[in-house]
Amino acid sequence: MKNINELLGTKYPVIQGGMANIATAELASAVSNAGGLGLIGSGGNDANWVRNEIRKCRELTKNPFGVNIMLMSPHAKDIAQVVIDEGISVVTTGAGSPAIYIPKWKEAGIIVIPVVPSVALGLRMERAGADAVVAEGTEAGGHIGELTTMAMIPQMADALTIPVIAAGGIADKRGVLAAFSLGAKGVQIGTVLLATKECPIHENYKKVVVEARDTGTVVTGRGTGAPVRVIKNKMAVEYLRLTELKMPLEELEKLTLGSLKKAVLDGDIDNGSFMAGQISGLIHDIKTVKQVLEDLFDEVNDYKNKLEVL
Ligand code: TUI
Repeated sequence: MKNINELLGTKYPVIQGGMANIATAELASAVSNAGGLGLIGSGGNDANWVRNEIRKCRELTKNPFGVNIMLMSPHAKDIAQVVIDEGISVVTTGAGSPAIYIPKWKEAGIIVIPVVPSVALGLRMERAGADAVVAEGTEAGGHIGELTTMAMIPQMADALTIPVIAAGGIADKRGVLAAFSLGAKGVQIGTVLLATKECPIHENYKKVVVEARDTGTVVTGRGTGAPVRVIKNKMAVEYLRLTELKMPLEELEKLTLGSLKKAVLDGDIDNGSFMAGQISGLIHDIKTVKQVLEDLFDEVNDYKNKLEVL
């Protein structure tokens, strides 16, 4: 089986998460320049926005980068075509099944890596022609499934023949080694990249991640079919209170409407939706993207050799 860095053409076996409204050309190029696979995250943006970001990213890096398509978006179908037209080499997907797009992407020579929250979905993606999967545990930020990284990765690795990339709860060498011990061939990181100099988000977003503790995130929208992990702030607590009161979904949506943008652009600490994973509590300072990747991988094998179980 090919190493993930050989498959992706990167120095390190790491993919950046497709963080909506955050994963722009600026972040993607920083990750690709530092030796990982940067991604432009489509989020809720339209096909023209994605095309523009792809072209900007090409100006900013000579290294490979990819596009993440958020499949709940009404623009997903158009973006699925843009990645072909623009000659993108790697596509990851989230929040749904990309099965209908896979034949066309494979015909165009694209490496397809769906993000999945369960073994059943991983198997479906393997049968549909995916080249690898990202198995994302419920520790992750944003839209999540039920299983933890710890429980899901070994089950996924046993069930699939294609490589498994672990996501959710990984922010240092220990996380990388744990993921590889469980059978992963690569990792995807998101939260740890929020706390970087290059990440194009409001300084307050970085601050809430750095200040969060282990119990500093909550999951909103469990009843809606789209659970989302966010930093526990006024907005999240109010959302959970209204859910308890069985507030109608439309009212809840009004409350969350635009709240991610309020976090990313305005740094609105009370009313923003600060998507971030449980590993936020491990993140204590702002680094460069290059420092983050070096801290994850440099001398990782020496670190492994120091492990003693018995
Ligand atoms: O997609 C993510 N994380 C995201 S997407 C996002 S934008 C958003 N905001 C609010 C509500 C919904 C979306 C923010 N964070 N991670 C990958 C991921 N994919 N997690 C879970 C899934 C998933 C869920 C169901 C993948 C496939 C799936 O399939 C259902 C089916 O069609 O069988």
